[in-house]
Amino acid sequence: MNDIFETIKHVAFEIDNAIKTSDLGYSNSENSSGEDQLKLDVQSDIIIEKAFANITSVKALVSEEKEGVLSLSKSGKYTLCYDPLDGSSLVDVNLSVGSIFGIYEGELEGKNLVASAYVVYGPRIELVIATRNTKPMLSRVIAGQFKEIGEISMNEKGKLNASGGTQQNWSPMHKTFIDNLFAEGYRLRYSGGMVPDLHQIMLKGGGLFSYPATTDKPQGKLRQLFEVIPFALMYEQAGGEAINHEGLRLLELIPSHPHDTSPCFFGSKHEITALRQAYGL
Ligand code: P6P
Repeated sequence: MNDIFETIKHVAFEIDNAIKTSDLGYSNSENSSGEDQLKLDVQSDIIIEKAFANITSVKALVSEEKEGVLSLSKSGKYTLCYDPLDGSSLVDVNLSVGSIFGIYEGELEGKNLVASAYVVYGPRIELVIATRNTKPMLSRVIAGQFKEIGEISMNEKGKLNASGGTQQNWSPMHKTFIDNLFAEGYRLRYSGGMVPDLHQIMLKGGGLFSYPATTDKPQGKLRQLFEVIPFALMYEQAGGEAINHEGLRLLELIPSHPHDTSPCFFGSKHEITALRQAYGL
């Protein structure tokens, strides 16, 4: 898989440059989730597609920005599912955004995720990679090259609370749970960008990120293959947990369609235990 990770590093520099130099306007198209696409979304997707075109270990690409599966190497072992520029609408207010990659071997479902990676485009470019046997490894661009900084571990209990979704559309049970965390002194840390928001909680010792089922999004908003399952591996390998509203590990999700979403909760063990109790799981 090193060829995949090295290609992601190459992609990171190209997308970072695109963020800094491209037109931030909307294209006249939508992605498979019916969301308007920025020109930057489309450009980032093309950068990734071109970069992986000749990587022989990759048999197919599945992008959040496109319907269907793009077949690549016949001898390839892995399918790469990715969100090329998650939170792209935050670029025009100069907030951090990210790319998310899930590396699957076999059918596209949680148990077949063998590794995941994400890139944070912020004041610095950072890359985190986790496999089934390793903790998340943080690397940072220093003097134009990625340098390994160290493994990421989460505390049993954290201090941060990233509560996603529109509050008026939360269930009363979820609202009570979130309000209780704040009453205990948790601090709100939510930018609307999944990558920096989850990255911050992992690096700042833990807490909870939640995007629940809501009345306007009963199956949640975040995509299983490109967002939820890859970050579930990150959190579990960092010593945390990642479950859905029924208490199922997100790494056991089986999407019926590549663009399926799921309610999702990522956090330190203490906060996920508290959530299970609040949800009666
Ligand atoms: P809301 C960005 O659009 C995104 O897909 C994720 O990056 C982020 O966590 C979520 O949506 C934010 O959604 O409904 O809280 O604005």
